Amino acid sequence: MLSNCIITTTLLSLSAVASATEIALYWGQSTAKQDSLATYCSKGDADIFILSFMNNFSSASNDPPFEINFSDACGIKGANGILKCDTIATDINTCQKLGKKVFLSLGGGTGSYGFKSKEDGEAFADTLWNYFGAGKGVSTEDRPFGDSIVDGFDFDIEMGDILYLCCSSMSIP
Ligand SMILES: *[C@@H]1O[C@H](CO)[C@@H](O)[C@H](O)[C@H]1NC(C)=O
Ligand SMILES: CC(=O)N[C@H]1CO[C@H](CO)[C@@H](O)[C@@H]1O
Repeated sequence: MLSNCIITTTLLSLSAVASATEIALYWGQSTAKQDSLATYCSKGDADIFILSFMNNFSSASNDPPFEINFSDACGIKGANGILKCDTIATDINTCQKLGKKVFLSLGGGTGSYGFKSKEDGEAFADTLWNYFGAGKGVSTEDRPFGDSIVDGFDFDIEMGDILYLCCSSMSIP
């Protein structure tokens, strides 16, 4: 359990979980037709798969509170206006059964993201936890990956100076 931490870089989030011998791969932004997440997990070349990206977020009070994009791997939105990625959801479970970890990456090279205040970041951490982690605050129907729970979050902050993302309720294994 992390408490009151402010994560500012990709390196910090990854180093908390990855040992020197683990290989992490970003998946989800190929502009060509992508093989499924489960295909890569089954190949055994990597230990951690980082779903990329949640590339638009600024406040938990936006409706919807964020946008995600996995290129051609997920294209159908749910009633809440957020992508509903059933295949990725199934594949997350498949990967986890194979002993792989699956993270969701926030940021990327395109989009619009960042917080105006520490409070915004704290509120958004709860949103993340409810939509992608073990939080119970959002219905399965509204969660992009349904019942599947990601193992952690990655921060690929390529734009802006600082990301306030406080993780009072996040647990990164
Ligand atoms: C999603 O990402 C793909 C690949 O980067 C890009 O071509 C596409 O325009 C993006 N879609 C939206 C709605 O931003
Ligand atoms: C959901 C969300 O945060 N949407 C934002 C995406 O970025 C534009 C600015 O480029 C905002 O206007 C949206 O609110």
